[in-house]
Amino acid sequence: MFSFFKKKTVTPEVPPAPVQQPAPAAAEPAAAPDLPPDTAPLAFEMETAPRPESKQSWMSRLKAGLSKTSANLSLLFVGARIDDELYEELEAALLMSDAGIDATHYLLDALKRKVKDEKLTDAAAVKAALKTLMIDLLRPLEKPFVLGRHQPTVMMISGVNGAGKTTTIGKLAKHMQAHGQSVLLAAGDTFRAAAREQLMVWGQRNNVTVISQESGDPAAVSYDAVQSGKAKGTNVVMIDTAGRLPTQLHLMEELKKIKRVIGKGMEGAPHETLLVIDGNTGQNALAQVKAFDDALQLSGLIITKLDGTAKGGVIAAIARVRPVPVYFIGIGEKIEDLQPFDAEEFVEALLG
Ligand SMILES: Nc1nc2c(ncn2[C@@H]2O[C@H](COP(=O)(O)OP(=O)(O)OP(=O)(O)O)[C@@H](O)[C@H]2O)c(=O)[nH]1
Ligand SMILES: [Mg+2]
Repeated sequence: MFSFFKKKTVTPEVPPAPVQQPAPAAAEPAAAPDLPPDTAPLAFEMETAPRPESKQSWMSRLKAGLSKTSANLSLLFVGARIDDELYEELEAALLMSDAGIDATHYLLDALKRKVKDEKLTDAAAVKAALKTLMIDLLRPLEKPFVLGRHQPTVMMISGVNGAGKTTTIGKLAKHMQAHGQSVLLAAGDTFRAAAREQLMVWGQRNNVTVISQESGDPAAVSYDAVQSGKAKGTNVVMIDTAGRLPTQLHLMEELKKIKRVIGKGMEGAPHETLLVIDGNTGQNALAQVKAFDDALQLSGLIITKLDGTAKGGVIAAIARVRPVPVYFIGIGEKIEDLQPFDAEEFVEALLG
């Protein structure tokens, strides 16, 4: 198995301990003290690429997942003349890939300029130029995922129904455990017994403590989990939340409250506020990023199910319109199917 972490250390950044005492779990509890700075472990940065032996299978599966788009885009350039017709076809292919109007026009304009400036006449060179432009567009979304700056690092995970939140939490937990990080999960999805059970069963199987409450308030469950993580010296607390649509305004309000209450349990928490997106959602993914970011000020995205019928272009729309970092992408259910986002690798899969 490849390593998910770099050995790189990052200066601990534990906030000063406030003076209030911990309060019992309640809808809006008071702030509680963090652990003193000297208990902060060394920070780890997620590795940006898997080891070569697994990298090959990862790439081939990512390519297979995005094959619809890559076939459309690659075919355009085969024996093509560099003329308006090519640009029109390219525009259609980018729009089809879910890149959206803004990113599509941005890429086309930049490509036309580059072709002119560099006097490109060969279709392969134009394709290479498009690749470079796409990598440049997506690179700002790359961001290493750092653990160990806080004790515990508190992560809140949100997203629409069925996006892959719980599965992703499971995969992340295993990666973290494999690298000596202790993990505690909070079943913030208190609506459905099945959701709680899914996490409880998974926790038992994987030796991870799961904090859950029957018919509880998700904010109170999250608060309890943060308190428990602090008391036990757990490295990471991950808070699962129930799936919801951005149009369900009361549920979006509830998410804001969960975040607020987590902050009362530990100053500065949650340290990561993540949105999980189903890669097959198409252009609606951008609407999800906007809505969840407006509500929660996201620190990062995780895009799942890029192994299915995903078109992949929506990531370009995200880069242009709401550039929230993409920490990980997922191409399946297994632990190694979740990897850090790498712009170059992604564009390679998208453009071949
Ligand atoms: N093919 C594929 N399936 C995935 C991936 N990630 C998650 N899934 C599947 O997507 C389905 C939903 O996953 P969950 O993790 O339960 O999604 P969720 O966001 O927690 O769902 P709710 O809690 O109901 O909102 C499950 O069948 C997962 O196995 C992925 O990367 N690829
Ligand atoms: Mg779930």
